[in-house]
Amino acid sequence: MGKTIIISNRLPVKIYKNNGEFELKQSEGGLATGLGAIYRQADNIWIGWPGMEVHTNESKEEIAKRLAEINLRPVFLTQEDINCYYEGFSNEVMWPICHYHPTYAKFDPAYWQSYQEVNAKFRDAVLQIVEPDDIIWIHDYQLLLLPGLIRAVHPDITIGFFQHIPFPSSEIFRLIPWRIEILENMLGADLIGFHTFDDARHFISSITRLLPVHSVSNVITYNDRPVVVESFPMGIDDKKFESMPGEQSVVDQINELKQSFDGFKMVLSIDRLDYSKGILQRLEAFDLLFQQHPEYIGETILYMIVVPSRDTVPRYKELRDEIDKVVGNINSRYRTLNWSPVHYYYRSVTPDLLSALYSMAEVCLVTPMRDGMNLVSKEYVASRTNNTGVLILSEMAGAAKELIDAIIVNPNNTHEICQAIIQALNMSREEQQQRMKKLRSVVSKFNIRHWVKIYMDRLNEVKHLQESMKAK
Ligand code: GDG
Repeated sequence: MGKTIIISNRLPVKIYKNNGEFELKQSEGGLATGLGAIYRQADNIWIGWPGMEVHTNESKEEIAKRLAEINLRPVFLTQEDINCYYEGFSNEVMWPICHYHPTYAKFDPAYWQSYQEVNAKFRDAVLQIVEPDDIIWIHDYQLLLLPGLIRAVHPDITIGFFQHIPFPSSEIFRLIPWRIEILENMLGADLIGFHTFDDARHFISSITRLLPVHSVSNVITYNDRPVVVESFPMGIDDKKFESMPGEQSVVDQINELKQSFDGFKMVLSIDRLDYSKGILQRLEAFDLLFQQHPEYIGETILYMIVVPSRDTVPRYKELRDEIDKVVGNINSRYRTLNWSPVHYYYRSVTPDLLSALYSMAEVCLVTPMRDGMNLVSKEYVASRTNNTGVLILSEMAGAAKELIDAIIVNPNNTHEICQAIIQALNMSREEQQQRMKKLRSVVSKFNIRHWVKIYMDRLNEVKHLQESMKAK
């Protein structure tokens, strides 16, 4: 067996300039942690965009050299690539379509052109280093064409593809003008993974309705090659989130938070700025809570972090302005001299503060309109080492399929969310513990290491299946 090549739009490091020198910072994301054990081994490699525009060849060489020391290989993107492939096709076509917001999609042929060109840039980066017995694992919706582009050059190579965001109903997917090209290229992979069974099912429906192929259960035969489609719900680094609340730096943060919020019940909300995350509906539910149940005024706070994201895309800018308005409105109507209902922060927070907030919050409110998985819900659960706390979770998050002991809500039903907040705030300690223990056992059993292992094992099995079919 050869080396493993992981490919994602972004590399698992952040690169920035400090006093004229390039510096690297390892990403804390779940994917980086989970795949860390793989890409750092031997001659394995991770290919991706280093996250900043680099102009001179000298700088490119310097960055490539630094990255090579930690098994990473850059694909450099121009400003136009970033505008049209990343912000354009990825985030203004695929993202809204996959999150059931087709009216937000902008089917601009220039975006499609750029998406094809950048996927070809990634292919070229792969072709420079790939050998026939390597294993390739491609990640997410920015690189849907890559499996097919690589397959065209290496017909027998092993390719896995995993999509981290939902796959929509075929009636939504078919709206994309370039749907055929996208599906055909995705079928370049041997194993296509999604977080949930429903995503996998929707993908198979799109394939069988739009392409002249047939499927038997979850196996699609394409160009005489069986392609397997399955769900692999992604987990988190449970041990990390479990141990952090015991670290002194986190304890210090908890004590600081306690000074400000002592005596109040904290409901926590944390997401990237995104219309798929249901932030406005969540605020509406809070408004309803204070409107209809004034006994919670002066008692409960919403600690809401919105992490800046894609704020050059117009739709995201509008959303940010709207959140500012709604938060201002709620705070101005209900605040008292020593209490504010919504503590809203538009910024990212350190991992220590995040862990402290997970430990402090009596309730974690996760109500996306659509979410492939949602890792925040799992991180909250893993952080609750004393088994208390209540998770309120949208049925539209992939995580809801596993975390069935949360209070599950429809994110469009603000009345139901409001009732769920009341239920959570009044839940007995005994019931909290019963639910949290079950949630914690799911999160620790199906953690990120388990996810990587079952995906890789399955990819291996699929390859064997293909070989045995060829031999017949
Ligand atoms: C996509 C899919 C799927 C957030 N803010 C801060 C911070 N975070 C970390 C969280 C969590 C991650 O970012 C967010 O993950 P999510 O799963 O909630 O959401 P997406 O970013 O939309 O991810 C999603 C995921 O891919 C994996 O497949 O679950 O459905 O949309 O880990 O902790 N971390 C720190 N500061 C912050 O301010 N340190």
